[in-house]
Amino acid sequence: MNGAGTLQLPPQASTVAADIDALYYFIFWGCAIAFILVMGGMFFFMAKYRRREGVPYKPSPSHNTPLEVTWTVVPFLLLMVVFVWGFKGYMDLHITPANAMEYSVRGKQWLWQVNTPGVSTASVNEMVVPVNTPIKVLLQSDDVIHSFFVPDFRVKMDAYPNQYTTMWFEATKTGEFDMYCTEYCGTEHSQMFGKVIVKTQAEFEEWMGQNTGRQEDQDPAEYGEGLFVSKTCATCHSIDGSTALTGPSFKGLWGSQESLADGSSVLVDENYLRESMLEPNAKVVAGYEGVMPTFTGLLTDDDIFCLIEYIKTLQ
Ligand code: HEC
Ligand SMILES: [Cu+2]
Repeated sequence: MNGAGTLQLPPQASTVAADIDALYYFIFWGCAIAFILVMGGMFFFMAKYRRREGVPYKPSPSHNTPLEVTWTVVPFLLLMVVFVWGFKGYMDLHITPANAMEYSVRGKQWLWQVNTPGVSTASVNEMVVPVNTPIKVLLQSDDVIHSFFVPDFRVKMDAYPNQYTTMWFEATKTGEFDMYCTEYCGTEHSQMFGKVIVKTQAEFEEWMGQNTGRQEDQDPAEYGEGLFVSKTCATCHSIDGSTALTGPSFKGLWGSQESLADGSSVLVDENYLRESMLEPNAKVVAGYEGVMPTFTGLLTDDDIFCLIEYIKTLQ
C-alpha cells in the first residue's frame, strides 16, 4: 500500500492511518456484501414464492435450528473481528509513546495556537514537526469546545476549556497537511484551520534555528506584513477599507480618532495599537463586538512593533 488517497479517504500520512483504513474498508465491504445478500435474497424469494392463481399457500415453518444458529454465529464472529481489531487500533491511538515530543495546542475563537517545544513564541494555525518522530499534543481551549483534526493522519481529539486532553501521531511523510477545527464553535468556525508542516529531521533543526523572529536587516513594516497574515489578523481585519470582516479595517487607522463603544474616543498611536493586540477588550471599537482573542504570548515585542509599523503604512 503506497498510502495515496482513494475515492473515500484522503492520503495516509501517519503510522496509524493504514490500519484504520483497513478496518474501515473491512466494515465497508462487509456491509456492502451483507446488503447485496439480504436485498438480493429478498427480491429472489419475492419472485420465486409470489402468490399464484390456484396455488394454495403453505403455512411457514415456525423454526429452523441450523439456519438460526448460522445467522447468529456468523455475524457474532464478524463483529468480534471488528471489536478486537478496533480495540487494538483504539489502544494504538491512545497510548502515547514515552519518547514523544510534547507540543501544546490551544484552541480559541477562532484560531489554533501551537507551542513547539524549545520555541518561545507560539505560532498560529501552523504546526511544524519532524517526520518519523512521535508527537504528543496536549490540547486545551480558552473558550468553547473545539476539536483538533488532521485527516491525513487519521487523528482527532476535542479541546475543552478547564481540562486537558491529549493525542499523538507520528507523521510518515514530509509535506503540508490540513488541520481543522471540527467542532462548530461560532461564526468563524469555518476559518479555523491551518497546516501541519512535516519536515525532515535536518530541515526541522534548521527551522528551529531560524525561528528567532526578524533578521537584523529586515524592514519592520515588511516583516509586519507577513505577520499580519501568519498570525491570522487577516481573517478579521481588511487593509482596503472594506468592513465585511469581523473586525475594523486597518486602512486609514493610524493617526485617526477612534470612537469607542463606551462613547469616548482615543487617538490611534503606538500604545493604543499595542494595547489592542495584548488586551483587546480594554478599549472596544464602537460598532464592533469584543471578540478579538488576546495575542499575549503569541507576539514578541518585536512582532508588535513590526505590526504597528505595517499598520502605519496603510493610509
Ligand atoms: C477573531 C477576529 C480577530 C482577529 C484574528 C484579530 N482581530 Fe483585531 N479586532 C477584532 C475585533 C472584532 C476588533 C474590534 C473590537 C475591539 O476593539 O476589541 C478588533 C480590533 C483591533 C484593533 C483596534 C482597531 C481600531 O479600529 O481601533 C487593532 C489594532 C487590532 N484589532 C489588531 C489586530 C492584530 C494586529 C491582529 C493579529 C495579530 C488582530 N487584530 C487579530 C477581531 C480580530
Ligand atoms: Cu473551533
